[in-house]
Amino acid sequence: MKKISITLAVLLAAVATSSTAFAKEKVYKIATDAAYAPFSFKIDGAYTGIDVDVLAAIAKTEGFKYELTPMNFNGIIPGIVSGQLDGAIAGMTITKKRAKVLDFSNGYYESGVVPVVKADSKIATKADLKDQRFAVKKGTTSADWANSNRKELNATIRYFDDSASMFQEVINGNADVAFEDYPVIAYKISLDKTPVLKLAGDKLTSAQFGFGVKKGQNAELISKFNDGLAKIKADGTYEKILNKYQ
Ligand code: ASN
Repeated sequence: MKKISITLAVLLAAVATSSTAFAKEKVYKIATDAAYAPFSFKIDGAYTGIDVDVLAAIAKTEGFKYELTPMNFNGIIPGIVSGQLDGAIAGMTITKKRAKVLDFSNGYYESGVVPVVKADSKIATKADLKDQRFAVKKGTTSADWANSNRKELNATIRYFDDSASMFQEVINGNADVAFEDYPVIAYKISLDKTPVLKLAGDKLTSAQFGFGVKKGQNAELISKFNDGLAKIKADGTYEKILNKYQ
């Protein structure tokens, strides 16, 4: 009997150890843009949006845990590279430059950069962007576009931490043109009763948003994301999410 109870005690200890290990299941720290409607934004103290919902749905299907970390976009890629973040779903465009330091999932949303001007502005085409004052958000592909075309267009550039401050600069008349991803500005304009901003011409670029992790470090999370994305597309969840934010 004594022997049996000792064996039982050893067994119970083993079970306890393994369940402790189970309780310490990896919780991925995943960043999102703190203010980027309709992809991630705060309503009544809670984060919502396409990125927030897509991540939640994929994590549920694939059975992984995460902690959402909303922040300014500019800190996200450095945060992943330094290992403080495990990944990001942040309306983040897949680019060759970023792919040098990040691994991306399959694209989950079609986007591209567009010029944005005040509703009463005469700027209407790419040619009109000459000699103008640009406002851009730090660390974005919009900032990259403005930077690479600055000389040719004889433009000046001012940098902002978030999209709202960038748009405000145009609304206040301190900048002539802001650059933003098409779905973000289209959503903003669609919500305004009397739009204060408008698009000035077509998309200047065309690209996909992707989920990103540190290059070579997190293949497992990328494949879970891709698997989950395929499943939520197949079962209609993805479309339901998009319809919530039309
Ligand atoms: N769309 C931006 C980019 O990919 C990111 C953002 O503003 N959230 O650069």
